[in-house]
Amino acid sequence: MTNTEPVLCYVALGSNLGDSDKHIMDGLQALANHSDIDFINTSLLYQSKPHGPQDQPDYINAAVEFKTTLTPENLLDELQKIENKNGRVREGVERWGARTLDLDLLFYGDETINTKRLIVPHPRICERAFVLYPLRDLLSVTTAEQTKEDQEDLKINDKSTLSNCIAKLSEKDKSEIKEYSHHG
Ligand code: A4P
Ligand code: MG
Repeated sequence: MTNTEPVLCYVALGSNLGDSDKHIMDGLQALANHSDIDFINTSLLYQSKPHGPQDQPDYINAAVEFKTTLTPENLLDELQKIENKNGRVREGVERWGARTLDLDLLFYGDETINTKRLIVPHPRICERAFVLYPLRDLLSVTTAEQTKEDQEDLKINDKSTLSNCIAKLSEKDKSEIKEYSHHG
């Protein structure tokens, strides 16, 4: 099922199992090639320490911006298909454990969604440098004509904007994330 008007969406990608670099690139390509997705832009790639259980490899993360006529539920189906194609295993895996490819829907236009399958905006954006930094990349490009204050003033939730979430990150969080250069 589709909407008639395309909706501006943001999706976060993460991987820390197998060839993470390749899983992220495959995920980006699958989104860019999707017939119901009008790809706008992709962030830089970032490498960071895991949030949650520490006995797992570092993550590579990125985010993308696109427009789609898919409904939120159908978009989630498509994201999960892409995860599955990249060897994602869900059963019997600990929460926040290692994964080949994770695609999280961060924003679906300005809609608030709270169903069994979907919570949007994604509830853990504000405390995660590995989501905030890629989002900042995307916003600095698309809002280039706005002032610096406007640029970072993306509403993350009822209480916070992108800039104040970034300002609240700990020194540890900020020191544990680095740009990652894709080789290959
Ligand atoms: N679901 C609800 N809302 C959403 C949404 N907005 N986007 C439901 C996507 N899915 C959503 O997801 C479980 C269920 O969440 C789905 O079936 C869907 O109906 P999942 O991908 O199977 O499980 P998950 O990703 O393990 O769970 P969760 O709680 O979403 O984990 P997170 O929050 O994604 O955290 N550290 C670093 N450095 N980088 C990372 O990328 N990622 C995680 C995973 C932990 N630590 C990390 C990173
Ligand atoms: Mg997830």
